[in-house]
Amino acid sequence: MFTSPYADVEIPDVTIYEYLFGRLGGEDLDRIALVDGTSGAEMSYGQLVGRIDATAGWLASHGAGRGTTVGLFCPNVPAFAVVFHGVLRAGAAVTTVNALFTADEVGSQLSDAGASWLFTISPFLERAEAAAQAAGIPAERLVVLDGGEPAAAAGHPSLADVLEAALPAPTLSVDPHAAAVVPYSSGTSGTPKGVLLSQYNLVANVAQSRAFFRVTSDDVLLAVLPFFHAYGLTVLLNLALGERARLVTMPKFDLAEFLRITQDHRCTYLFIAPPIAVALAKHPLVDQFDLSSVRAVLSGAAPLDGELGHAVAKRLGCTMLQGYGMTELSPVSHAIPRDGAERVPLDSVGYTVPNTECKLLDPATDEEIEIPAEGPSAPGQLLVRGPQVMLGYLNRPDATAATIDPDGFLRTGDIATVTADGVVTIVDRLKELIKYKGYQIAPAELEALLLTHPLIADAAVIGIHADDGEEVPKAFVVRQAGAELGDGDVLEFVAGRVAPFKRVRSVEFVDVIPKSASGKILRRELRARA
Ligand code: 4UV
Repeated sequence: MFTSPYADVEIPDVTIYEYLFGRLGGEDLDRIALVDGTSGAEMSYGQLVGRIDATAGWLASHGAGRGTTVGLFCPNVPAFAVVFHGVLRAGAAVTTVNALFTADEVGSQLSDAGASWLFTISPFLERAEAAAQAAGIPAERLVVLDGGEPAAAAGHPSLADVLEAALPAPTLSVDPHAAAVVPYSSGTSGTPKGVLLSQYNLVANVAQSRAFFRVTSDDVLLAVLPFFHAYGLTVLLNLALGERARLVTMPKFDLAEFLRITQDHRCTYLFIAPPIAVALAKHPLVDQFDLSSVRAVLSGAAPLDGELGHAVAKRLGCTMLQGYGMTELSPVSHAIPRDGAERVPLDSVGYTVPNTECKLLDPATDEEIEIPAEGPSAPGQLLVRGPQVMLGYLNRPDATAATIDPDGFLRTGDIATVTADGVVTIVDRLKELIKYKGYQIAPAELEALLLTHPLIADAAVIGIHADDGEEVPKAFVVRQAGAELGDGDVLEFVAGRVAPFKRVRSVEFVDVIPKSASGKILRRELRARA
């Protein structure tokens, strides 16, 4: 077993609202919390908290509270923070939905999570309405943040309606240990599942990562990584709000716009995933902008190549950091601390965060791996225990039991090494998961979809590395006897039914999918073949 080299931090037993805003006052009320990077519209901390309270009051007056789950299908805009914290303040739970999802994917998540409300923005209205209908959510419970004519005509309230009602937040005691946030993740196997995170999990993870990332009230953070994903939610949104920093939101990535916002808003801290690091290191456009305000860049969600990271640090003249985590860990468990960039290799994920214990298990035997006095340990599956570990998966006791052992250690499905001084390096992935640009793709979900095709007898999906280094899904397909089916048919079939980032990129027809005696797909064999 190994722990954080850092001393434990205090984790107060309070709600996330109390933790982040309980002591807000004085000059901080007028400080800018959020800026819409596209329009430049600003929201102060005082306005943010006022709007959170009003949203909680309005929801409570409409019967939403403990036991209610609210869907939030929204890209990064300042109002995301209002709704997210307003729902939790009302004692309800929120399920954050990927903004790129198709209407069917949104509908499936809402149904699975048992959501009875949905908040969205007008450009998403068509998908949101179809999803709400599939999940049995009536028009008056589909709130369109920016309103607009078609939304009003269809009977959808807007955020302006909610705020104009100016109802006080309900006085109720919310249990910080109850499930409060339900993002979806496929974990170490199978299809996406609702990850039950408590308000305490969120408070803990902000408290644990503060000392590592050292965001201050002078920082301006570029918020392009989605708030609907645990990385954006904890490390960007909640950590920054707790430190009274300024967040500049970007609803979707576009390199020129990313560089313009960084320059114009004098951003000091960028939070990215590896594909953005590639652009920052190599793209000629970068030289056309003044990025001198940037002091630190944190990359996470997929492996960062050390040399690439150094190239970014050199070009921008900033500190480069790497973080590691998992939705099921709220999500941070490891990171290179801001003051450790000199001593910790950039292709490692740094140290374990405080209040956290880890162990490495031999992938073949599940025996615990010894840590040598010198050099890195043998590789093993990383297990993590701490206050950031999820409560479990929604309605999936088997998956929960397979993921969290009886001692409370969560199996990450990642293979890591560790040195005696506690530096962890992720060297491989044991689990099925494919990561494309930091987004999760669950092979089991694509396999289930492929099997619905009438001409497909069997299918398996694995991740392969494309020419640009990104991991992309490749499908192995067994045709039905005598069926005429080409690559293009398969690609098109999938593309028409999933969010763009999940599309299968290549197809190989085979006679049989290799499987174990118990019927599990032998992905290693397929990987060796690809
Ligand atoms: O569940 P998820 O989509 O979660 C994430 C979380 C990313 C974070 C969290 C905290 C940070 O401080 C930060 O910088 C990034 O992505 O996917 C979890 C899986 O993604 C892979 C690994 O397989 C996880 O189990 N992954 C995430 N970060 C890294 C990574 C990394 N730095 N290096 C290698 N793999």
